Amino acid sequence: MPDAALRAAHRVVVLTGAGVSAESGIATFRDAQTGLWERFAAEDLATPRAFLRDPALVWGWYEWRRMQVLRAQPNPAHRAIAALERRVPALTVVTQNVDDLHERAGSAAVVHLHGSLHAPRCFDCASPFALPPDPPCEPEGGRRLAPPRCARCGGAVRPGVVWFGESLPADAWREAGQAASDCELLLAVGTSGLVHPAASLPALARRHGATVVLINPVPTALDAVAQHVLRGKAGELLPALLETAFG
Ligand code: BV8
Ligand code: ZN
Repeated sequence: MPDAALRAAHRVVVLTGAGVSAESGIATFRDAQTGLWERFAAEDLATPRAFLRDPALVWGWYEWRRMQVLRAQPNPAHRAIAALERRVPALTVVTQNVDDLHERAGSAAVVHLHGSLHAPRCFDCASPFALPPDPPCEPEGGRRLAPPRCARCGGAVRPGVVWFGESLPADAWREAGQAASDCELLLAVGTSGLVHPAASLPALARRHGATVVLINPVPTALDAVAQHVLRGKAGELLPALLETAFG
């Protein structure tokens, strides 16, 4: 059972996707877009080509998402994962998310496979760009917003995320692959398992003998890889799992 496997594990990996932030009010990646971006699929905006074609549309989308994150709070799922880090000998959070809710909930070891909304950089020379504290977008569907310019070379500033067609940060991917290969338990929470190479981590862990546990309200491509599937919301099932496992 998942609680017994959690108690017995020395090294645990928690792989999270957009679903872990859903109960903080942050739309998952596949939820229908709203407002200005209603007619776009997220995959069509999260690419270098989309940014080059219409920088203000893409920068406005990311600033609106960053504003959502600034106004959001970690939910019981983030807090349970941070609490779990204090109950097992070694725990690594490997997240596909670009928000900082794991860190704000107290998780110390967080690997960001797809970058962060909080680390924009120059599209041309990659110089980091310091963001103003409060983005100027309205709370609802946001609006176009011309990206700021790099002080060093005048290039357009882009979000610090990994777009489709871009490679994952080499060190993050190496650390995630090592953690998944070494762990006794991999818990995949709130991910559709559609985006690669992140989606290959549960199978990698399983091949190395780990127990794989999923938490998701609906079936996903990862169900076939897991020994245990907990059907439901992360904000409810993670606290319950910790309670059953550790009292
Ligand atoms: C790369 C940052 C190569 C940006 C993101 C065909 C086959 C295999 C791969 C490919 C292929 N065609 C193209 C590819 C490669 C492509 C890819 O995987 N495409 C997919 C669409 C098929 N991958 C890439 O391009 C990657 N790079 O492969 O590089 C390369 C190699 C060498 C040289 C050059 C290039 C880069 C991928 C990274 C893309 N960037 N994010 C941004 O955020 O804007 S990915 C983005 O989508 C999110 O970050 C997130 O990771 C992902 C969405 O996935 P989820 O997190 O799972 O979110 P989703 O909404 O899908 O699902 C939410 C889940 O939560 C659902 O299951 C839902 O049921 C559940 N849920 C809801 N509520 C709750 C809940 N669960 C629990 N509790 C709840 N309350
Ligand atoms: Zn520059």
